[in-house]
Amino acid sequence: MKSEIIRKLKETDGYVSGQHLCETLGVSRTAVWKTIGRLRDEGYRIEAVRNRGYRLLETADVLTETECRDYLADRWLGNPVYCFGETDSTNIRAKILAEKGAPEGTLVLAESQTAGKGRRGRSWVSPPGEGLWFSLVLRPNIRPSVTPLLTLVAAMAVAAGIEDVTGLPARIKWPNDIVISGKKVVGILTELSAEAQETHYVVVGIGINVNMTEFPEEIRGTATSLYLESGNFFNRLSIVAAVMKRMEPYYKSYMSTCNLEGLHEEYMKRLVNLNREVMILEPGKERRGVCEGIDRNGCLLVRGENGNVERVISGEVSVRGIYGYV
Ligand code: BT5
Repeated sequence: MKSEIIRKLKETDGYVSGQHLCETLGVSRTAVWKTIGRLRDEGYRIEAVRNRGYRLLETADVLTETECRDYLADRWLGNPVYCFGETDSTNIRAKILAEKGAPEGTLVLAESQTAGKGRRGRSWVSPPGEGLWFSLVLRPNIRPSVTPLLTLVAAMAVAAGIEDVTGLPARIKWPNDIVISGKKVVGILTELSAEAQETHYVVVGIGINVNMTEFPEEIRGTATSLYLESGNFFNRLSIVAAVMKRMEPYYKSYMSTCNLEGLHEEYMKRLVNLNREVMILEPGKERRGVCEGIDRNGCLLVRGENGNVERVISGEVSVRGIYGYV
């Protein structure tokens, strides 16, 4: 009933009478009133005026399934959609749904995460209301060995989607970060369920710092948000919709070749590491060199001090600039 009431309120310019809602939905006045209360709790500002009815003052920046369906109506990625208030990690939720047979394109969002995950056991700061923490279930019919490339494909979609909505110059820090002005605004965590040569599903988890005004001490030096970079607050679902719209053709291109052949040029334009000195951080094996781009298999090409070009495989590797984060 919540979604029907919110739809009616959105469709109507002025007031919708309580009587009209009762009659069209076949419920009591008390039921309508209680539902209006629940919608207000979710963040919708709804005015109630005696003898006139209800009026929607402002659509809230809320992550509800009803709102998502409006924003993602034309998409096959992002359908079906599941929204959680607080959850442990959207990647965990997406994996549970995938194990139960959730189809390709399933999207899981949360207002906040209590156990947001980064790579290698690191954690991801995911406070309520200000960011986007979501995971996409994909079922690509490809060898497990090429699935890490999906992190790179998703990074392209997120960077392009952010730029479409905000106009901010979003660059990719290989393999899984998006940076603006040298600071991290997005992190991506791709997880895989596979056996031998068969991929069961892939979960691509994406964290975007949208409207944060500040960060905890430990990441203040390296993290930023779209708000901090632009001075504007953004509607979070517009960004989700823009990312899904960009992801669809990129994913299709990747699936047709199982590599980045069709996306290589565009990727290189976004690669922040290009022509910079980088440190490759791999446990027990740190080295430095100059980044010369990526190859079509998504490996980072790094010319070492001995003049040889090394192909660095994504996955567990981290890359830093030699003087700082980028
Ligand atoms: C990542 O790992 O960057 C992957 C982050 C993926 C998060 C999404 S949110 C939705 C989905 N559900 C999940 O549980 N996870 C995914 P990594 O490259 O390991 O970077 C982690 C490091 O980034 C941390 O150790 C911090 O230093 C830093 N960090 C943590 N939270 C941050 C934030 N909100 N913004 C910027 N940096 C952050």
